[in-house]
Amino acid sequence: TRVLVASRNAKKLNELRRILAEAGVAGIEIVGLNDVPEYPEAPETAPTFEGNALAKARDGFAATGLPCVADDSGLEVDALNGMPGVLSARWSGTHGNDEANNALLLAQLGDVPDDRRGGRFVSACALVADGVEEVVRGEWPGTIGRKPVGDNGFGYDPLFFPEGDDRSSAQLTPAEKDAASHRGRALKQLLPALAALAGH
Ligand code: ITT
Ligand code: NA
Repeated sequence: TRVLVASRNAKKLNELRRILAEAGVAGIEIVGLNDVPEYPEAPETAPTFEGNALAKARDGFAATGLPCVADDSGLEVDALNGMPGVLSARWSGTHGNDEANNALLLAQLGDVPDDRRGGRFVSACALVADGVEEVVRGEWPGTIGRKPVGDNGFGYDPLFFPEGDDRSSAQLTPAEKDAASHRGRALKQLLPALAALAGH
């Protein structure tokens, strides 16, 4: 069974593919948006990660007829009342400008002390197929640092220090990140539904 993973963010797509490949669901072949005819992007206007993930997955399934997985994710910072949240990708104004987003995060937090720099990455992952709609959530708690560190990952990884580790998530190996991350925790919950699809 071919399953479409509908992300236009190359680094996020790479993580989604990697996690699903590592999980090794028998009978599933992952395809990306490059492998299917182009279709218009779903507007991400829902106030929740779950709502946006579901919209993206419904859209991919409707456009291609393939079972579709989508992720909507972001960083919630407690001292900023949960911002940037669902706005994470476009917080600084330009969609996907990781450097500008990280600079804005540091500026917004200013000299807030270490014990009040907590937050979490959140990933909602949706699976939509014929007669199937499932949305799950994974969270990864941590603390926002004072300068970007590390070259792995993407987005806010250089400023995110996972709970229980003194490295930023951009300093983790891909396997270490996948084992702990919001995305890894979310996708794991979709594995039974994906396995059931492949069994049909
Ligand atoms: P698609 O909607 O096409 O999948 P996108 O990048 O627009 O791509 P989102 O709207 O879900 O996706 O935004 C996710 C943003 O949240 C991403 O651009 C990062 O800024 C942040 N983010 C999510 N997961 C992250 C992670 O694992 N590490 C660092 N930043 C992350
Ligand atoms: Na979004």
